[in-house]
Amino acid sequence: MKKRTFFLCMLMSLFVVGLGFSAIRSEAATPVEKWGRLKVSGRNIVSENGKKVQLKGASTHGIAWFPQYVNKSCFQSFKKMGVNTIRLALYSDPGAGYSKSLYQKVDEGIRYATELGMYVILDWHILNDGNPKTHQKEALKFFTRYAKKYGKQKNILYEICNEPNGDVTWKRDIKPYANKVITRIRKYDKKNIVVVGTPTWSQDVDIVAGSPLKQKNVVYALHFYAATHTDFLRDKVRKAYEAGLPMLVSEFSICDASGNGGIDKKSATKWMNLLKKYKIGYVAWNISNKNETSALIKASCQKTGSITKSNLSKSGKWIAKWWKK
Ligand code: IDC
Repeated sequence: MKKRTFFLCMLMSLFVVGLGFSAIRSEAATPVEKWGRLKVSGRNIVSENGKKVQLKGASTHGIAWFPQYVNKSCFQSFKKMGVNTIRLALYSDPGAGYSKSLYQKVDEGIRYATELGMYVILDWHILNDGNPKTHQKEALKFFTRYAKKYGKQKNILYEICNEPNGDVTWKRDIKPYANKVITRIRKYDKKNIVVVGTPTWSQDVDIVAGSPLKQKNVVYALHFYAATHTDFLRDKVRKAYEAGLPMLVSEFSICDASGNGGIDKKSATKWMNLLKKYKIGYVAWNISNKNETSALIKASCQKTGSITKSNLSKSGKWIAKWWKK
């Protein structure tokens, strides 16, 4: 072989090997390696480099009730199914299981998600407490602790009030609460995304669109349960989107709003197509095997790790198809 041909061959084989390596690397890249620190640009969540990102997530049930699913193997199972975001739901009302002792579980959950290169939403899960002001003091303490401890990480999102409801308005209650909590978070974490709940169990995004917050890197929560929330709620989303509001479906399921009852695949398909069109991310409720339709794991499955598609419930299987798309 001539010297020149030899060198050419060497060069080509190096190139091929290089291609092989980069293919392996890009396949192994975790969501956080791919997208880095997320931010909000216009009405979209985008990657560090400005590429539109549609988050696909799974939420824990209340970690007071189902702490056993906060483990690395469980999160990894969902990652394999296409999930890039874990939401850790900490109910904020003592009547619904709130206790400071659960912070340890939240810390654990953050560690597992971080080790797996997944995003993690810290969900201050107000529900029966209705007005976010009810436990505002505790909320400020909670978010101070977490922004201080994890604010430098790229994979953290803060959801500051799951579902305001009852005698609560955007301007009088939620907006001032959000201003306070976000100002506190920004003392320690200048950049990571904050998810803000909206009136009527995080449905009134159209109202919020008329008077959004001034802070950067904020998205607004839109929650739906497909069998209850149909065209009327999709219309609110369209309105808010057209008005330029950035949204995240930080909680949804395809059954009714009780978290139980029948599945409405027709409405659910309409929802998923709308979210795909707008590149709005979505997080499915809930990682447990509770005997209710919204539980993603079959009631008969006792496993808390190494969960496969065959262990999923009917709603879990249906949603998993979308995670993979
Ligand atoms: C439901 C759970 C259910 C639990 C109930 C009360 O699925 O097992 O008994 O809460 O805590 C929401 C809430 C979410 C609800 C879910 C279904 O954010 O906490 O979970 N839902 O009702 N908003 C609309 C529906």
